[in-house]
Amino acid sequence: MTRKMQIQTVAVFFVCLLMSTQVACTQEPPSNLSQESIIPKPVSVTSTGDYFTLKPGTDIFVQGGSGDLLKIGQYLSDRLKPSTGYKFEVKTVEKAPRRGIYLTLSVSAQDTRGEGYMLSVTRKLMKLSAATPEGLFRGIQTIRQILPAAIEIGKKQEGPWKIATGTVNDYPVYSYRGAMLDVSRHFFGVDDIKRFIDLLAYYKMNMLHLHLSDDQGWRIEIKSWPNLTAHGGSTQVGGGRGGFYTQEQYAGIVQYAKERYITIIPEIDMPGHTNAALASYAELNCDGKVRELYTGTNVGFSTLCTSSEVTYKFIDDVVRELAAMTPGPYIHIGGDESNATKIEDYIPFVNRVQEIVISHGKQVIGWDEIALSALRPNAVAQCWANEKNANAAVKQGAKILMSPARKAYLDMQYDKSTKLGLHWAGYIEVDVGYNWDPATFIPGIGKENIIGLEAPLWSETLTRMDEIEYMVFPRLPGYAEIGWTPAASRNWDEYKVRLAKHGERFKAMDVDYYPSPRVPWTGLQK
Ligand code: NGO
Repeated sequence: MTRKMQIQTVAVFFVCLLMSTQVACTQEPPSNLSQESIIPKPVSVTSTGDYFTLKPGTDIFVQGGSGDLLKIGQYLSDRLKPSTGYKFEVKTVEKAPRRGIYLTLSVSAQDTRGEGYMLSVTRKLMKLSAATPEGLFRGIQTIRQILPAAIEIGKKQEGPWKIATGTVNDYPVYSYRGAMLDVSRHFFGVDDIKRFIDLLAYYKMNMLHLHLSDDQGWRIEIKSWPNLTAHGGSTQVGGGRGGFYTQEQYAGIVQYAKERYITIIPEIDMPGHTNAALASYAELNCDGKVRELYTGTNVGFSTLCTSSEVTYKFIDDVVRELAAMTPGPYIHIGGDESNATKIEDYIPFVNRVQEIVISHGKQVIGWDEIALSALRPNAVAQCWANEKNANAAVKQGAKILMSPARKAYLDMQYDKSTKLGLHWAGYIEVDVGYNWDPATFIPGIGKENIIGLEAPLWSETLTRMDEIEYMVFPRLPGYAEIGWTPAASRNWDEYKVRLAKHGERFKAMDVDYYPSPRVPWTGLQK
């Protein structure tokens, strides 16, 4: 053997050794789509034991030229680009491609309702089909959740980007799955609202209720009553500088939500919780005297003057402007804790306000107290405290939105050691928030009476987005699952393992969350 041959033989030996170790190193874990931690839990998942892999040349194909589909394709592309560093070009096609990601509206499954979707993943093609663009959007959240958690990090990461093959067939139990944010006690700017919307979208929620007015602040520009925001929006709890949304900013929020298939539900609370308005216009007070701005946290001391025509002119103007900038079907009229309004004044007031909302083409939602009045057809009572009110609403043929404070209030503390939040309705550890069923919670009120559930976040104690996140996570995924997944498929012991795996996703999305000791966190956190 010449010296050259000797060198060649040794080199080949080392290359082979290297290759064999590489094969050993990259040996894939067994693929099992059914074992992925998807929240909310899908209706059914099957596995076929292989992998689909995102690669630099993976494109996103959408069927037909519809603007909605292209936008959804672009949304997916925008989610996948930063961490992979790949291009994910969005292309229109007429029929299914052989490889890549394919979004199509040509669904044949009977079980795919409005928001339902079917995902089929093979080695070469990931096909998402739905009956509506909304369904595709929900399905994209599943795709995000079956990719490695690092997909959510905003800068380039190492792959590989593998997705287990198989199928997901999925649709929700309730049509209303939402959260509420109180922007009145403390004001939160447009960017915070957008981030909140993105977090809701990730868990397939579809409603965001904004509590836009209360004693401490009026947060939406009303052009015919400009002092509401100029003066009434100027402060907040604790006396700091408040804020408000211009109509243009509000339209921006509505649009951002719409692109994520989320409906904005604006609330103007009345006749109580109205000090900010009473401080802005003297004529809204029965004694004609303007009130001082309020920066404390007491409730139940304010009321609009229910016997004055000016009050109804005011409400008509507010609802007209609000309805014109709100494409969603609902206007929320509050109606809670009107302790400063006599019941004989409260009942005709709520009756009249319902007419005003209907005259502007919208459906009424109000806190459960509105059931004391004569509910108009299509009115929705949001049950937060009083089961008798909820039963009275159902007797009148109204539907119920479930937000029982002791289960669903995101501002309730987790336990005694929680620094933020309140505990008047009790402590809500993550399992307590998960372990209930809206359809059996109130005797006499069943699934047929309920449009869904909403988890409200009141902001007496919250001043920053990271504080919002800490109260919302990790409870929000649980509320999303209650609203989406059939009760019979839900079980805390199984859910907590899936939730634990989302700790890595919270980290990747830079979400501040409460590391509950009841959740067996794995991976990166702590
Ligand atoms: C109550 C009250 C709100 C408080 C909240 C605090 C309702 C519907 N009205 O809920 O004004 O902010 O509790 O948890």
